[in-house]
Amino acid sequence: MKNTRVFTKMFSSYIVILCLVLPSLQAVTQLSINIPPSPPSTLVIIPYEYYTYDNMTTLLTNLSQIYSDIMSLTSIGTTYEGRNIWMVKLSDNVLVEEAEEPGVLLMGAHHGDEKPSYEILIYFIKYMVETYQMEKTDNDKDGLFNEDPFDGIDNDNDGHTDEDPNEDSIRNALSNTELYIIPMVNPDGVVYEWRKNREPNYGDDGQSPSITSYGVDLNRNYGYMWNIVYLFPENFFLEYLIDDESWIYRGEKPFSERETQAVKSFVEIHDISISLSYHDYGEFMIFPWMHTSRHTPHEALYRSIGEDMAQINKYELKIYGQYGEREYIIPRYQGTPGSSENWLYGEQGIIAFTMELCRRRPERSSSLVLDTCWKHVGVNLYICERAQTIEEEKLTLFDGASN
Ligand SMILES: [Ca+2]
Ligand SMILES: [Ca+2]
Ligand SMILES: [Ca+2]
Ligand SMILES: [Ca+2]
Ligand SMILES: [Zn+2]
Repeated sequence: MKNTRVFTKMFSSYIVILCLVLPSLQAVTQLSINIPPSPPSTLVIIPYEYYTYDNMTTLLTNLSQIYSDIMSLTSIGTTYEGRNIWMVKLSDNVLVEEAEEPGVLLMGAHHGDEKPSYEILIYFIKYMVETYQMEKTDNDKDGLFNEDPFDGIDNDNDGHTDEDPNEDSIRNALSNTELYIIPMVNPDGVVYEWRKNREPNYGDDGQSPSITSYGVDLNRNYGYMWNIVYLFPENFFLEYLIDDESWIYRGEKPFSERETQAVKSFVEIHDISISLSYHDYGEFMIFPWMHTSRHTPHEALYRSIGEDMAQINKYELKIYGQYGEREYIIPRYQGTPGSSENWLYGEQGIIAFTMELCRRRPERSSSLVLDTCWKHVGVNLYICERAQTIEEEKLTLFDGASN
């Protein structure tokens, strides 16, 4: 029994959701939900208990057996310490690659100490499979059905936002997209509770006879514009990127790590249209380029999707070229060459965002973690909906002149 959940009046909508999913979970998985004997009468901050790698593995294994018609679980690779990097696929006809359905890729825990980044994806997977068969449901029991869908607006003015979403939106996502979810890209880092993976380093150049340190920052290890950092060493913190003891050590060469190789190999043989990579923290979103403040040819498309997501989660959409009309070669904000998004977009043409969850790390408040999970069910469903038109939009919302 891992997740202790506290319910207060503020979060009464979660009670309804919980009740709806409880029977199947209790019967079969016995894992994830622990209901306190009676709800506390005052707001008590009880620390949220995040999934462990092992508990996640058990949960996903069980869910993929129960819901085998819409969920599959495969390992896309193993880590230095021998853990599987799990990939969940959610879709109707889940064992078939349906070419006409756009691929959506959601990833968490490139950084092992960013717990909400995988938690929201585990929550999302559970919510999707458990809601898929559900009829039109009055989730908040106010006599109205689906009166407050996921849009970031309190449509019925009852003080709660998005508490009674439309069950059809789940079926729509599963019927019309191929949804690929890698909740923990870096399971060794999650288990060790730190940022990098656990591969031993033998000096900056790999030539040292003995181990000098452990781990690579996986979100600096993707091979796109790898060498630009040498042009502007100070702006990119080159000194730290190439120091094997640093938290942002990018590795000896592009895709030197098992985890980034696994993602790369997976992406190269699947048809992905759009991707979100979850991190924490800061409550903001960023998008390519990440090695320069120049806009991509898809700036308008990125902004349009980003603004829609911001409407749902109320996060800030950060725009690199936000200083008037000018675009700078050097990134003005958090330049991260080697990030997954830069490679996904630059090399694979996938519209890719980073989502920074929560206001602090670690976020411990149960109510805030659950609120974050819930809002990003809405964000993920929105991405599934948008994916259905995105290949067309990539062609029409394309500004060839800006690049
Ligand atoms: Ca209702
Ligand atoms: Ca509903
Ligand atoms: Ca409402
Ligand atoms: Ca709403
Ligand atoms: Zn991160």
